[in-house]
Amino acid sequence: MSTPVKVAVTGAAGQIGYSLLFRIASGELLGKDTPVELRLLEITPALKALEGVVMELDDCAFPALAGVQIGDDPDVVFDGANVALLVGARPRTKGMERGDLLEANGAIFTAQGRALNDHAADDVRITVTGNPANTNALIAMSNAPDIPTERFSALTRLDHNRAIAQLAAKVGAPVTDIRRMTIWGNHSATQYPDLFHAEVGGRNAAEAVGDQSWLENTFIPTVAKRGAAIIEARGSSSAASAASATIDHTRDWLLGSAQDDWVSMAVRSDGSYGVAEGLISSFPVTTAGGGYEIVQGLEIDDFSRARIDASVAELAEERDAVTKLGLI
Ligand code: NAX
Repeated sequence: MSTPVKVAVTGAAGQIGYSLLFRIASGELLGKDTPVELRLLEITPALKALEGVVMELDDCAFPALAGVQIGDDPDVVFDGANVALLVGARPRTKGMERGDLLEANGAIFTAQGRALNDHAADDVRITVTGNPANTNALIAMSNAPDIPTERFSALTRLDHNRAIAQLAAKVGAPVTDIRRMTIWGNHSATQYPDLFHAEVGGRNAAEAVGDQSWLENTFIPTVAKRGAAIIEARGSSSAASAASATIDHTRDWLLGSAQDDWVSMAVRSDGSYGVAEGLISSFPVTTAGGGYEIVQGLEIDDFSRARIDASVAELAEERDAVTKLGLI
């Protein structure tokens, strides 16, 4: 067997962790023949629950699972990590202002950024799922000066997958017929799912839908507010689908996106499409060899421009807020 790939997961005792860990250990991230060692980070009070999850991982006897380590010290847990999935975050609680949320998460993501900087493997790739994901990724990246900025990303793949599912249902096509979906901007209600560059069976998706009112008044808000709809129905936030999207995102990043298609990833803007350089914003990207490239040359009409700009403006506000707090 080859040397195991060390996959660190934070918030490992949480809801998303409970789905994510088993899928990684069963080989869905890197393939059944690639051994993985899980490095699981939790806060001290959750370590006991995490021990129970590890017992269940043991009980699955996954052939590809070469080992599991748990702990509450990111310096130890991130040691030698090749992949870091930052899922754990401070949720917004009653009475908490947005600034308080950014500050609470700032403390987590500054410390984790530094720990990754000092202890992760040279080839580490980092995906932030914990909200506010884009800005948490910006904080971690800014506190890890020795890690190339293109190794940081935030998850908008769940939004991307939600957009594919909504479009497929509308046009009555299988999800496999849909290509080139794009989520632009922030993983928040301002995100912009773009049908103008997507395709259904090779045909432009906006044309295939042929209904601007559905696109504007149903599709965009349904995708953007899907998280809230799931909380309303399930009584807790999306977990299995978020874990699945975290797998899709990281697998495609490491192993490459499909020919003739692209995926949505929130990555550091290089100024493409007028998105201020340095923000972690969602773009259409192709991936290969563990790297990504932002798809270039898409025409952005006024409708799309206004929506991309609104979401990017929110990202800039969040960046300004965490700058003021001294987090970046
Ligand atoms: P849970 O509250 O079930 O689990 C979070 C876990 O993180 C808890 O076990 C907690 O102890 C742990 N944690 C908190 N601070 C930590 C720290 N400093 N180090 C390590 N662990 C820490 O939340 P869950 O439903 O699993 O969601 C996790 C995060 O994903 C949340 O921030 C949530 O908002 C976010 N989401 C992001 C999505 C995306 O598409 N980007 C979609 C799903 C989800 O809402």
